[in-house]
Amino acid sequence: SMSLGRADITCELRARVPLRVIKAGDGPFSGEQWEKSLPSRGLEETLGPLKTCAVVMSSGALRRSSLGMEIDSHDAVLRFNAAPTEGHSRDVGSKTTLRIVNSQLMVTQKARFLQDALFNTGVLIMWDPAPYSKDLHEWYRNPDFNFTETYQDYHRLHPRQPFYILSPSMQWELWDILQEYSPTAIQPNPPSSGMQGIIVMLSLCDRISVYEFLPSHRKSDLCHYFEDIHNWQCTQGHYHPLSFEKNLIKHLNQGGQEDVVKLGKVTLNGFSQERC
Ligand code: NCC
Repeated sequence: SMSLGRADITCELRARVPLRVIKAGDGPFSGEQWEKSLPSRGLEETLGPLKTCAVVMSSGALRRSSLGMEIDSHDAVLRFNAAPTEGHSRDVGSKTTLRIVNSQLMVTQKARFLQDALFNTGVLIMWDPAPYSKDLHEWYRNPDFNFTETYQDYHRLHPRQPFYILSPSMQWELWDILQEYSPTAIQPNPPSSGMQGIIVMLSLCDRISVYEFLPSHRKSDLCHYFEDIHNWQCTQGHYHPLSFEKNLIKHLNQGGQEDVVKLGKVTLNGFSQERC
């Protein structure tokens, strides 16, 4: 329960939600096509050691934040889905080291995914909200969105850009911990891309700064900083257990409450920095 300390929860996450990506030869991800397209090196190897990392949520509260320079000062910057930097660098920076996309975007906005240059920078990572936690064959036969064709088409267009697939076990191992630390039952849907991205960066970096996950004083119903769509559910959650994710991260925050209110910033120790 929540009476466990910050370090205990970090150690639970580290032990039970290891960073896991699909490798060529994993179950159905076999054969020449997957051999050619799935990165043979691990993410740690591709990115090298990272001291400080920024996780930039797509939140509307980043608009007019002027956080761009601070964000770019990190060794690596993670962004999500179709969140752009062009035209917004004053608020969100211009560096993109990694980008996590969901399979829904890849399939339902395929033409854009294959054409928009914003996806071509840095390392790409995709995930699919499959209900299967362990059985890769079951998942391959019946993903939430059938991403295989888009993945392979993208790889043919950008053969040198590393493009990883997160193992679906990660989202459910993380979900289990979210449920254990929540006082009430949470919906059986996978954690948001943002929450999964925090876990990925805790595995890769010594220290991470997360921007506008816990909202600042700029909080409003503006969904994304880059488009004028208004909906409180973007910040408070609907399909994803977003409010439970935010409670957990609030509990883990090592920065001050003032950083949250003024900047929308949370500071977390990477897994390597905690003595478990
Ligand atoms: O909006 P989305 O998320 O791409 O945002 C990325 C992550 O930022 C955090 N966030 C975002 C907005 C906000 N006001 N507050 C926030 O805290 C969340 O942690 C979020 O995960 C997703 O998680 O993949 C999601 O993707 C979109 C959409 O599929 C993509 O943008 C592609 O178009 C989903 N929206 C819809 O399906 C309509 C969203 O629910 C979750």
